[in-house]
Amino acid sequence: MARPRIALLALGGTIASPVDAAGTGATATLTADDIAGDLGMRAAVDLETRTLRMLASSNLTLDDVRDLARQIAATDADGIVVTVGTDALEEVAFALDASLAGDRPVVVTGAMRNVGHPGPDGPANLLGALRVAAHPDARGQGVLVVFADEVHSARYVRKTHTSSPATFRSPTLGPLGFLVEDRVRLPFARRRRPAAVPFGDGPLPSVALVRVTLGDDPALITAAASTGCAGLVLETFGAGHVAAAWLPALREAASRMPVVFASRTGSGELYEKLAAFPGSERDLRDAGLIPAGDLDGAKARLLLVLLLSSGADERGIRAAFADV
Ligand code: DAS
Repeated sequence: MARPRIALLALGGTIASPVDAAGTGATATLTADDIAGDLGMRAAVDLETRTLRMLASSNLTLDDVRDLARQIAATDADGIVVTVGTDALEEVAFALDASLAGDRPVVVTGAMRNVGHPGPDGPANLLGALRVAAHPDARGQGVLVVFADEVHSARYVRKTHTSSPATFRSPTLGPLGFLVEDRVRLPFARRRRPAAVPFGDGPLPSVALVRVTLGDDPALITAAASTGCAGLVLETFGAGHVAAAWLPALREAASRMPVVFASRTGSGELYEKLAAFPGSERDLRDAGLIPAGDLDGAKARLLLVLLLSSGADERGIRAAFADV
């Protein structure tokens, strides 16, 4: 039987950053081929390696992610594994999930412990990611994140800890599956994916993300909306709540650009109608804001970037957020 052809695309991050003898000073220097090393799985797949960037993920741009999405779309491999820094991994994975069509497995992974530290997790994570990318059950599941022997949907996963190797969690849902020995188990299939919103051509729009905190000044919203951004995302309290004092500034911003609201809690879906106090979800809707369903602020921002870059009008933006 032919070995599955897997493309390994590397962008840098801890998985590509060995530490020196003192255990400090890590920076990305390893290529995709170095990272794959002599992993046992190499013999089971036909592996093509490409080093696209060698950056800490905080230095990646959305142009880099667009380029990655295009490289994935252009390869004819049976499955794709992306290695990237964990800091922005959830955003890279979500942007791919939201923008790529098709059933081919795309699996994103990285590492929390550098090569040179005791117990580096990169090799095990990469081995797991290759196994998942080569597995038939991974087809049609959208972009997956494999980390610490768990398989998560990019749609829900978040980095939840600064240093733990088990940092990736899906608080709303839990993992879709897991790895044990050399077996991939995906008992929970993703039943539906919204239509892909591919990156458009040309400069990508700027979308600001503002998180509300207790006692904030509404001038923050006016300032954010005046940065030249094409859209705004607001991370609200709870199920979609702000101080009533923010409403005039939000109303004004929403009259000029799409303003989306998400919850800052990091899991669960916004309310639609339960609360009626000033600054509740009803007031935000009445002020023209667009609810992000169960997307968190960072994910909602990426979806808004994709929609604006693909030329969606207000109706299209509202329809897309109603279908997340
Ligand atoms: N925190 C590092 C990582 O875990 C750096 C990065 O995100 O690139 O990969």
